[in-house]
Amino acid sequence: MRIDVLTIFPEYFDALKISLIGKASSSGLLEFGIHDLRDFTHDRHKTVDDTPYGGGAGMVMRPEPWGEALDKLAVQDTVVVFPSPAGQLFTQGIASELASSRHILLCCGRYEGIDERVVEHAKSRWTVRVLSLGDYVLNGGEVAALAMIEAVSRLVPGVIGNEQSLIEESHADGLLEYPSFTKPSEWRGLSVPEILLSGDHAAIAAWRKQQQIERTRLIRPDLID
Ligand code: 6GU
Repeated sequence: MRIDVLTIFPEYFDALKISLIGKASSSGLLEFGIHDLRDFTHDRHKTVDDTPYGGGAGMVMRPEPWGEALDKLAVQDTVVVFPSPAGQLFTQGIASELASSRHILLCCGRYEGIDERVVEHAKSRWTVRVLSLGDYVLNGGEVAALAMIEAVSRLVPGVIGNEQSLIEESHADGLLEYPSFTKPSEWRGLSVPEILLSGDHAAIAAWRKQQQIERTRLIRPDLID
């Protein structure tokens, strides 16, 4: 899979050199291209923003650099992603869908956002998704894009060593994960649940499922039908 990013802060994406995603990138399983939007401007000051039509606070990203960048970076089967607090909620299901794409292009807006015509134009030429991490506001799309890249990359076969961990973790089955414990069996007066020491695999599986259901009902009732 290839993932390109358009941003005015390319340094944010240095984090992609670390850990499992860094290794998958070195081995060629994932290919990243991080591009500075200012390279698609033509004025001396590399201007990417301007005042909003209709007035109001803040600045809006001008459409021209985005248009030129998309023309250069997007191809026939690109999925163009705009991280935005006004987008559809980014879920594990959407991460799975994106993980089967050949090419994703993440467009990171700053300021009050990108001129809306950029999204409209992109929709006329490519598959577009406007995606939000949740109901809070970040300063720009970069941190959201990093979260989306990590959630999608780790679903690409071979990126995570242990494929079983993909099946067992939170959200894979629509429930929160069960609690985990390791040695020592007693720590600061707290003991590991007895059942986990029993060696009874069927009983352990049933206990874990029960824990998942209880936790989800308590912490995230919205996830239960
Ligand atoms: Cl995708 N972008 C920004 N700027 N803020 C957010 C977000 C995205 N998701 C939640 N808050």
